[in-house]
Amino acid sequence: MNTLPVQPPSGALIGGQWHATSETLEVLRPASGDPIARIAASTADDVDAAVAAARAAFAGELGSWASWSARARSEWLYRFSQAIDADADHLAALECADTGKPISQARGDIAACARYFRFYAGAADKLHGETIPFDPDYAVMTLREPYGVCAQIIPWNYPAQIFGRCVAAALAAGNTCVLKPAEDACLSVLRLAELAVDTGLPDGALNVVPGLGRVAGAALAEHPDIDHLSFTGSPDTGTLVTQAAAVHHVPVTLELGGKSPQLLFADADRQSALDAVVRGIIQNAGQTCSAGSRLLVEASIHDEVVDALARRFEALVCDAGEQDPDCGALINARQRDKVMTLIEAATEDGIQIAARGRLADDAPAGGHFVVPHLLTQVPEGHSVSCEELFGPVLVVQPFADEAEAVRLANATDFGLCAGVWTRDGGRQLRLAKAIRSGQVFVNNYGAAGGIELPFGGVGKSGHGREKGFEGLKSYTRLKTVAIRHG
Ligand code: TXE
Repeated sequence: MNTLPVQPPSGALIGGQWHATSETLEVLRPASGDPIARIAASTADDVDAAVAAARAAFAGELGSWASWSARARSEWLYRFSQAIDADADHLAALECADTGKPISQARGDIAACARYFRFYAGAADKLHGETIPFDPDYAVMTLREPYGVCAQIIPWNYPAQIFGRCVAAALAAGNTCVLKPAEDACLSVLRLAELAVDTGLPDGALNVVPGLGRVAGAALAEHPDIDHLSFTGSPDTGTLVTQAAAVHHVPVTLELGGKSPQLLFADADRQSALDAVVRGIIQNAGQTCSAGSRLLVEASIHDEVVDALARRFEALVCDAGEQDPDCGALINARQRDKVMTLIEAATEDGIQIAARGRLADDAPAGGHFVVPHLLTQVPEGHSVSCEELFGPVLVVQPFADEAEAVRLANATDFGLCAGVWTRDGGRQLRLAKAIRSGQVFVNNYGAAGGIELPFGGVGKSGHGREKGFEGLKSYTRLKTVAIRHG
């Protein structure tokens, strides 16, 4: 087994204690396929115990989270953000080994995780209801109340960031959490949970049940005593967990990925646009829900843009994340095979590979690498332009005019993010309104991660909003109080 910079706990965190589970799962390093750790395989009974602990912490029977003031919660969240910063080197090395992502991106993810806790520390005591002018004999107000026990099922592509996004907001609003991290990558999450306990989080406020999706994830989604469910992952699993939660009328927030377009017009600052287009697809080897995986380019500049992109793609290098390459390995063999199969099917349909990157000569054998691919001559409606590949594959399609650009941008079932590159102010606004998407970025892509910016999708990309102040609100429910005082 490879050595890690620090061994995260191998059990499930339930009521402030780490419990060994009867079975464990092997964790493989994506860059080489070598085993690097074992994690708990939580059962339905473990999930039951974790929900009971979260319920007790919320009800004030265990620990004291329920009785903490918003200011006290804020102070703990801030203290925890400092603990994350202090442990950033360990956490980033774990994230890099466990997910395969380049070490600089892993460091950025850990910094973002700490920022979530700082952002929600600042927001926790600024969340309030309103008064409503109704009738002179009444005083009417709204109260923002925590749901109670929040269940959170998260994926393997950004474990630390998504942990920050959902746990910080849920705790800030006064909820308690049961989190099911992904079996493919959760070492940073286990380390973060350990740090949370060390930083004085009351027992049961945060519970973590690592394990298989179909076992621990399914048990959590169908649990009768959860009050809210947030899920990030594939649309198919999103449907399953929504059906399970519906049995108990549990509200669900879903973030299900995308097929996000970048629209490049001839009048744009082309250098900035192309830099962002390449970054937007190779970040985390394309395994990013908001990856800009389609480039729609004005026909008059299509050939020049493809040439310029081809030069950039040919210079991209894949290697183990520890070498800080342009692109790391994909998470597992299944994901690599899925991406390669879709690329092969596309070429059989006449789609051109205009350029591809290369694997470093000394890249580890056994790694799940897919070099970046630039695909052109893609017919409208082809699966590579409609389905999420979740790999470093950019599809380029030309458009004749603004109307066609909008039509192509909206031609998938997804709607998570979009980028628009143009200097024309009127067009910027028209497109921002016309594109069916949860976020639209103009002359940038992603606003540098923008943890302050509400994030979520439409259609197959899911519903509900996380990040920013909206994300905090989504972990509360609104109560209306009307007092007739005569
Ligand atoms: O996702 P799953 P997978 C997309 C991406 C990828 C595809 C498949 O296109 O190729 O999904 O990835 C838990 N009940 N995204 O199979 O299964 C699982 O343990 C409850 C986009 O890894 O959705 C993990 O914790 N939970 C995405 C989480 O669900 C279940 C990020 C996500 O796994 C479960 C990841 C069940 N029956 C993949 N089955 C994004 N939006 O960023 C699994 N899980």
